[in-house]
Amino acid sequence: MKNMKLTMWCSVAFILLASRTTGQDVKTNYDESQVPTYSLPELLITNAGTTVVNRRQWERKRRLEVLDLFAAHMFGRVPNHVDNELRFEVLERGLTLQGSARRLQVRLFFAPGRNAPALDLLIYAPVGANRRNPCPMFLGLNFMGNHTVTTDPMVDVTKSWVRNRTEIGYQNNQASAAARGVSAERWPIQLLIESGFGIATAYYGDIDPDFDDGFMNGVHALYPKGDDSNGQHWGSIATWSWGLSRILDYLQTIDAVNPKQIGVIGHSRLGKTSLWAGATDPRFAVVISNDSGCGGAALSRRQLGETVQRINTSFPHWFCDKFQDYNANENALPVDQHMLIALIAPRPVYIASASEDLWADPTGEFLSGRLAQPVYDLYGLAGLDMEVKPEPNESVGDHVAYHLREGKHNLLEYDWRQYIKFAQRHYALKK
Ligand code: GTR
Repeated sequence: MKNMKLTMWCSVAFILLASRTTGQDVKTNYDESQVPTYSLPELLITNAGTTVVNRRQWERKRRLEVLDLFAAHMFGRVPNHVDNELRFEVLERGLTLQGSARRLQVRLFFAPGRNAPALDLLIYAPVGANRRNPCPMFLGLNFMGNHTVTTDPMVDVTKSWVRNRTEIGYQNNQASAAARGVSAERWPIQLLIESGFGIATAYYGDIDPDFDDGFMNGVHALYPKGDDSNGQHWGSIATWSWGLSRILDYLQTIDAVNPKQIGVIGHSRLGKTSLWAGATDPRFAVVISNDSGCGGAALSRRQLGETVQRINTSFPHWFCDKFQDYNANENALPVDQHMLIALIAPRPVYIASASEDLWADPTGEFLSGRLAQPVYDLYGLAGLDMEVKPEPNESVGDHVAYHLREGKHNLLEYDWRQYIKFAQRHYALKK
């Protein structure tokens, strides 16, 4: 693999770290001047050393190689006997938000039988004056159950395993109705409906509960890890992403939804998930990564904030076992995260950071968007046409867009307003 020196970033004064990070006791680096010099793997040179010069070569050869490298070294592979044909059952439907939206709750079963593991999908779609028929839609997983995204009393309280949180009544790994609406700030349903968008969400724990359980529960339990997995068996992020694709299968069957205008969105670990979903499933028309950080939009080689070793220690189940080989060894990775963004081309991708979220490395998130440009260039599409990240609260870019929201690690209305505008622009919708 031939490496390209990142001379254009020299002005940012990268300094070679004398010693490589070796253990958990290594202090987290938040200092730009301590970012090691690094060379990124080549985006447009194939494994055999040929330079890719057009989109055909990218699509037929290099894109497939890069996808495979991410699956093999980072996210893991979906077992090839996975059943992608989910059955579904409508649980409930009704009018809500003063008659401006329709609510639909649907169960998607991962296996035959009424007691099979299943995912509960919650959908709101605009009706009446706000209605575009069919409507564009955002799809994103949520962290604590569908009932937490809204105070709507008709939404079912999840029965899946949840992390205990006494402050919202989650005990013995069971959710509670007391948590209705606790995440509503992250889900501005009214704003989306008024803007003519539908919104679909499901609890990520329905697909795979978020703890290191040795492949014992969720979809993982249906497809146990074989001895022949080579450390490449799918981790939780790959499984959540696969779940997003299965939800997309279902959404594409609903008449009220425009199958060509379904965007995928996620915050934090679910931002990593939306990027991998967008990379693996070209049916997602727009891809949004909110504060996704390490393993998401942030370049691993910068080692600023959360590192590969830290994430693999705290959350080993998110990635495949092979990813552990890169603990304190980022330069050996055959990919870096600009290549994940490039896999989404030519579709529009929006990367967002928050100014106080240094753990997620905002500069590294911006750079991966910027450095995906050679692939967007193959399509003649503009992306992030600037060398340094913009000031806070300024949305920049075209097919690759970026903002640094003032404030903490979160998904807030400011972020959504940018995503709505971004999707409206790319779908050429009137506001
Ligand atoms: C953190 C983790 C991040 C991010 C975040 C989240 O603890 O280190 O990579 O994913 O969790 O998902 O909330």
